[in-house]
Amino acid sequence: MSEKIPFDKEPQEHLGEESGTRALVRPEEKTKTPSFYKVLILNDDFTPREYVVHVLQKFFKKSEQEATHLMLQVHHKGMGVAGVFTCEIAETKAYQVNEYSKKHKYPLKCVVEAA
Ligand code: TYC
Repeated sequence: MSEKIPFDKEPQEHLGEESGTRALVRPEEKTKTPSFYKVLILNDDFTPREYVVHVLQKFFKKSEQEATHLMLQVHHKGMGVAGVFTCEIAETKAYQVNEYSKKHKYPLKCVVEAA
């Protein structure tokens, strides 16, 4: 069976740089890695509100007012965006918050998601 390929999505010939190999790659199938990642902060029932505000100020450079507003949003909605960063910085921030919270014996968690 032959699959029809839309005119503007014709496979493009890609020459392997050194190997002399050729590969056919449709433009929309080329791997695109997202450039930005959200650090999400999750609600839980045990972490004190003041500690969450402190974390948002320390790791995400929020003002006390911004941090309090975001903490309350997370408390009511379940999660919120603490910041948007490149991949490596987002992973580092989430790791630092999670380690810091373990050290302080609070279950507060951050996770990273493509923006
Ligand atoms: N829900 C927590 C409480 O009532 C407060 C809280 C807010 C915890 C935001 C985590 O990301 C969080 N103490």
